[in-house]
Amino acid sequence: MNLTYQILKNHLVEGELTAGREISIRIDHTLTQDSTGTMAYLQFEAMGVPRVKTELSVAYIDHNTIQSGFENADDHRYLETVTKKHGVRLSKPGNGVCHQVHLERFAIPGKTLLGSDSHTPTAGGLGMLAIGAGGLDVAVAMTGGAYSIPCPSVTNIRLTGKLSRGVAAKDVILEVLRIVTVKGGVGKVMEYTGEGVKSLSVPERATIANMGAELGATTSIFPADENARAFMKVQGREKDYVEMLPTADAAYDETIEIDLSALAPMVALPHMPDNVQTVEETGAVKVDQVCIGSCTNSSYLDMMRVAKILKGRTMHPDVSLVIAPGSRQVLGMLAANGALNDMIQAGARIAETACGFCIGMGQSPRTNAVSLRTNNRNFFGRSGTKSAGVYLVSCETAAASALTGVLTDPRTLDTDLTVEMPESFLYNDNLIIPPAPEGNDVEVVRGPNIKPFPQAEALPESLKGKALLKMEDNITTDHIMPSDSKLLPFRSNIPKLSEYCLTPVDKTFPARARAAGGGFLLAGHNYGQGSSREHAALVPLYLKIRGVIAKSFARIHKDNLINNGILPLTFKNEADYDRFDVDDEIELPDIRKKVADGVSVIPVRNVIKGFTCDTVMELSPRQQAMILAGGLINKIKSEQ
Ligand code: MIC
Ligand code: SF4
Repeated sequence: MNLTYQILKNHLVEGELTAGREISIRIDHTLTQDSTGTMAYLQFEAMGVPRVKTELSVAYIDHNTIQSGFENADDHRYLETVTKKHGVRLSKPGNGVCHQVHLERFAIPGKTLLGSDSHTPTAGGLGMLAIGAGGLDVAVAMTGGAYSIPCPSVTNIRLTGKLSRGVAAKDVILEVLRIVTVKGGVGKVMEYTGEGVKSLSVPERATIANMGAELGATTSIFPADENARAFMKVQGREKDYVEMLPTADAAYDETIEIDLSALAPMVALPHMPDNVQTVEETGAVKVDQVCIGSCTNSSYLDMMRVAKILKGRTMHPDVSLVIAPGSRQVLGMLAANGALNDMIQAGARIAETACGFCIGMGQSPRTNAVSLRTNNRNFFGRSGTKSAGVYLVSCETAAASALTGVLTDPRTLDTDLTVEMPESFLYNDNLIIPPAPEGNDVEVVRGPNIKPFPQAEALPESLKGKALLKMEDNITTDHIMPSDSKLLPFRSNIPKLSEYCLTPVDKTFPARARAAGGGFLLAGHNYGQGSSREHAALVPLYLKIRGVIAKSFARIHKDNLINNGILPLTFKNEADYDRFDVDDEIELPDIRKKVADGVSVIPVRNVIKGFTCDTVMELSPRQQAMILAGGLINKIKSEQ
């Protein structure tokens, strides 16, 4: 059996392990971060369960760390008190990016982790089955409820050879993205095997697993072997190590072979993570900004390689260089061994150990800038500067380019890039606040920025409304609900966020949606790729969007729509997409009866143009009940 199915089997609550069929699994750990967490805990509170029932639940504060008004600080206080009350540990701001800290301090091979962040699969670097989901699914997991997904198929990514000097784990995942594309991983788990795996340390594996999110995959996973044991040992957690390997005769649905020795430094060009070519092919593009950090590339090993490249040198005068170590542990180690000073002397601006630039929390580049970044997403506008182009690269390529001022192949440097794993890491968990004992009387503090979240209504007999927007392929959640330093503070205020819904596609959308009293959205392939943010469903719900008709959907967003009672319909015949225009009147006759009867082919009537075409809405019985009730919370309430 492959490793993925071993873990699924050990956690199976319902269903059978056949790819495509819905299964429900038990969740051992949950993780939230602050930008999705406020909503997740409001939903958890609405479920009325006094204490979390998982083995471990951690709330991280790492996204909304710029406090330029009371909003973020108020949300932090809410998170601190609500977690204390209900049995969740809280990682305070400054302790680090959720995925980096979870990998260092909590991840356990063979266990399951559900996180309200799409990069939760980072813990797959340590043999954990770690899945990103909407906040509501994570809230349910905290109440002890199982998590349901279509049983994934498993792709074996077989690694041979060894990375050569100057070629990094980031280049491996960029190569996988080049092959698989941003929608090629939907419904799959990427399981890494082969001799080449042995040469990769846990932080390098975590980089690869992290950015598997950009493939649309359910998750990515590496075996837990001697390297995993070594990593857990330096973290003082060897006692939690469990060997987790696929059996010798493990079966896979498909295999992709990658020879690590043959790889070169890669770059993802604006504005998609799969727009990949080699640094050499791209040429010496002039660079304005270099940002190093994020949950993809901010480990001790990454930072030490950067420090080695920068040591005794000065960055190019035209470049703005910012470095954000991924955790307080990493920052502390760099401070203790002098590497931090090497960065500072080279001219780097040291940023807080947080998501920072990756989510547009500061460091927006200048107009028309070329920004080289080591994070995982280069979606249009995400840097905060619409005219800028973000290029995704490894830490080595980023640091080399900061010195020369142009995109530079790090293999051209004569620096020794070997970094040894230290004997022990400087870990200190004093910023992880334990919950109060059960039965406590902690008062949950809610600031004025915390507004009630919208609730869907039960599905009516028939639905009718206007097509309000027609969109192309690969629309991201950053398009649907943009997030930057101005909007992130309102993650617990849906009415305010609704003023910005889909504005990167069409500025007039929120006003038109309001004037029309809601309606439908039309989209191409892979609608809703990217973030797990449930806000990308809650905000359309607030604007009374009843359904999205697309060529295909990204996994987490589709679940978020269903959880909030919005219908995700796919064109049965893709060509029908061309027959619809904005302002067409759309009707779904007898939709309630169809969903109740489990009919998956749903006729959609275009009233204006006078035709009907078929769409498909494949729902499990659990999802049918949710759509009928008007979302997951209504379903839970109706069962109580
Ligand atoms: C992201 O990288 O887009 C985020 C911000 O971490 C999101 C979560 C969010 O939108 O709050 C994610 O990846 O899920
Ligand atoms: Fe934070 Fe960026 Fe990672 Fe999202 S991708 S968790 S914003 S560092």
